[in-house]
Amino acid sequence: MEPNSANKYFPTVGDGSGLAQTDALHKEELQLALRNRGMPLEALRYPITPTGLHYLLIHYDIPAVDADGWRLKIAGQVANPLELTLEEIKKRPRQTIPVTMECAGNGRALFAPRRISQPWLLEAIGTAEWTGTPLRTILQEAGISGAAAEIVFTGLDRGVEGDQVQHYQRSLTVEEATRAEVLLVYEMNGEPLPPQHGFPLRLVKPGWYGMASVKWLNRIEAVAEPFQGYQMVRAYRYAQSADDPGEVVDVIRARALMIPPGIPDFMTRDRLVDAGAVTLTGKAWAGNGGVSRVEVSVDGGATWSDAQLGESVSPFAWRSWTFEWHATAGAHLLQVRASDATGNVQPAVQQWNFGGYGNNGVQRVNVVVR
Ligand SMILES: Nc1nc2c(c(=O)[nH]1)N[C@H]1C(S)=C(S)[C@@H](COP(=O)(O)O)O[C@H]1N2
Ligand SMILES: [Mo]
Repeated sequence: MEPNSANKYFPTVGDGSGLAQTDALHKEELQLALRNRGMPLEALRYPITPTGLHYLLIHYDIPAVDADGWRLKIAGQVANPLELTLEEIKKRPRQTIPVTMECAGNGRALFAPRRISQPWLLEAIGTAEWTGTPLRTILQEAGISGAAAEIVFTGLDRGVEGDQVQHYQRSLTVEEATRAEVLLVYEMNGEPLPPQHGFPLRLVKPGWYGMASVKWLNRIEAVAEPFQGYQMVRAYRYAQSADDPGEVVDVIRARALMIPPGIPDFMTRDRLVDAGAVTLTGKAWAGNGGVSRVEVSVDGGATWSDAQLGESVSPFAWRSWTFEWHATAGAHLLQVRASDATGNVQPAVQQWNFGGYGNNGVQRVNVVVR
């Protein structure tokens, strides 16, 4: 597995290792960061993220789509191949689910060394109301064959990654693809999907990191063998080196984030807070059955206390938490950590991996109280 930031067409990025050893930002990281914005953490206040504040991750370019000529093709190991217009898809059963989506690379830039790629800190998140039709009803209509092992989803967007010219493609096992909550989505927050979020149609796979939710979808293919595409076997693996096949990245790990309290210092974004009663608040989520517990530390991790939990926005979305803090003059390090339904607790520091995936190490908020 070679670094995806350099390839035979465009060989030199950094020193060729694909890793950045210093704090200095590479031009390639800056280019990606300016295209793929994060959700400012103060937007954790909204149960549903306003569309313009939801994070974005676009590997290549936003494709130009001719809405009239566009068709969704369902092919491969199916009895009745289908070719559907958007209007035909919209006539099928309609369902809306609030889903918290997070990029698997969220937290990447907090690893050292870090992969030269989209340099996320903590902002690659958002919760939207996604409206569409269940994928499984369309797959039933197409009559997937018993010989099908996986369903491959292809986007219209193309680019070069890891020596391969490719469309963005991901697969799901038939079992995962036919879960009730997996949707073919044509609306976000009650409006047609905007270009940057996958117009005219995208997949949404609740509970999994965002890479599974293929945008600009135009082809769904049932295949007999596990799909070996770049985004399945080269990218999105928990691996220790460029050559390590590693483990698959799928379910969203538990995470809690806090709205940084008080006001920011312009340069460092450290916080200035007035002494007295401060309500700390934010959101917490996990792909694996949701969040069971949120704890806060106001003393740099020496002690942790339970936060109060609000209701989940949906079974596939975050829940709010609050914690009453009596802020005393001086410098403080605030931290918050979530546990998922099976008791996995966010680590202080997540184990490093080559691609910079799944870094749910706890958020650290530096505060000066006056
Ligand atoms: N076709 C296509 N689908 C895609 C991507 C892409 O680049 N192309 N990026 C994926 C990744 S890595 C993430 S995290 C989510 C981001 O979805 P959003 O931009 O709507 O937040 O889309 C996924 N679907
Ligand atoms: Mo992502």
